Amino acid sequence: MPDSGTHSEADLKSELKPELKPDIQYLPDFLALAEADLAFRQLLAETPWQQGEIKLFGRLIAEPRLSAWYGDPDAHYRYSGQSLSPIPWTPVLIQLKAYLKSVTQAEFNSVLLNLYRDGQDSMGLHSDDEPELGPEPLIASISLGASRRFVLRHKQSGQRHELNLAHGSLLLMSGRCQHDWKHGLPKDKRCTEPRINLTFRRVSSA
Ligand SMILES: [Mn+2]
Repeated sequence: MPDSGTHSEADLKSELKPELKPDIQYLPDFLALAEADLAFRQLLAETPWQQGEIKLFGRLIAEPRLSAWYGDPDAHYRYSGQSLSPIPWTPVLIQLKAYLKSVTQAEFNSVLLNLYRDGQDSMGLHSDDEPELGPEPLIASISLGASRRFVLRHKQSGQRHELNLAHGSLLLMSGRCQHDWKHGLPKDKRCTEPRINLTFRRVSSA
């Protein structure tokens, strides 16, 4: 235990307001460029994109992005009072899932695909804390297409952490990330190109 009388001003500052780091890992070059390009084109064309609805101040409004839920037959996803049945795995998604397993050793049973058509599409700050994800879920997020700014905000302190999610990258959220932080994808006026985000998850089949 150091004598507090010897602390410098900087030590004291960092003790009063420690810099908080979310439990995340970012791998910018997860996919080779050719693989990322191919997966982006295939998923953009073949996915049955749907516009979901979210409840905001008691009203149902169209979500500012398109989505599709894929997975094992029993991997149901509860979301805003709806229970979505998964679409069966496709070859490109099976390949990405297998590659993810080789890198993370983790087994996923479902993936939420989101299409942000351009910079006007977005996702507000939230946590992926649905009970079927378990207490400390590992969520593996692959980005394809336009790069977008991803924001995390610490729930207690309000501290922010930002990163750019690039084409072909992987972001892993784990541990206390969903407990302690919210995350979101703000609008970006300068972005005119689409982005696809794949978030692989393990949901319990209760
Ligand atoms: Mn999320």
